[in-house]
Amino acid sequence: MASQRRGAFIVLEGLDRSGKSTQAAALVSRLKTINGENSAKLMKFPDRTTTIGKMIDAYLRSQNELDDHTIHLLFSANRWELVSAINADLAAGITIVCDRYAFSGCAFSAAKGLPYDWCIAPDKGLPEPDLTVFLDLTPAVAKLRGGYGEERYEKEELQRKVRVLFHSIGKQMKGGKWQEIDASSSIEEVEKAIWKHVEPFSDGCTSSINGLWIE
Ligand code: Z5A
Ligand code: MG
Repeated sequence: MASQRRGAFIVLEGLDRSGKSTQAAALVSRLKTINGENSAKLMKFPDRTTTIGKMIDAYLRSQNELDDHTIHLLFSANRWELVSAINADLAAGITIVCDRYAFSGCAFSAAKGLPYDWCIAPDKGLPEPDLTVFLDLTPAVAKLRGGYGEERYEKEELQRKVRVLFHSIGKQMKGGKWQEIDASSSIEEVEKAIWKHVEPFSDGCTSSINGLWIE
């Protein structure tokens, strides 16, 4: 019996100003052009529209102060509150393009000094992306792009540590589920490089969804 086809779960990760939001929007419209208006959806973490998301937004804009552990758990809770929506969309055959995910959660909090194992613990068991494309960019180049420096984590030294952590998180992802691309070229070139990895998933997937960071 042929297995049921579901939507693919695609994540774009990267440093600040690496072009994730630009590329996630372009990818969703490309998928919709190929498979129809209701075939793909854009998601973004943090989702600043929920009650938890509003607390995160205030923190990122330096409007409140929170302990590093507390904000880490809020970022994770912000993903968990959307898990049933993610699973329902994937089961309905909708491909999700997600702008940042748990990898950002781990990389930023570990860069601030929290233990790596502690950082991944609350996100264990979230839906595992079928593919994560990491948009690699040096913090020095990122700084030259629009809007850099307005929010709490937009500091070159922290971003350098975050980049190292992203690379080490990626090395632990098996089976080609983590792909890195050079995000310093033009928007069009980056779009092409992303598509090379996403195209095999453009038709959805038949495998069941694994739990993230569950052996
Ligand atoms: N965070 C966390 O700590 N824990 C978590 O669990 C999660 C996140 C999920 C806010 O994230 C912060 O939350 C983030 C990590 C932390 N902190 N930092 N740093 P956010 O995703 O909401 O942040 P944002 O405000 O959307 O910025 P961004 O995502 O970093 O930017 P981007 O989406 O990567 O870039 P962009 O908006 O697409 O492009 C930025 C500018 O560059 C824009 O003017 C573009 O036109 C331009 N651009 C884009 N591509 C190119 C190319 N190829 N060439 C030249 N210019 C370009
Ligand atoms: Mg963005």
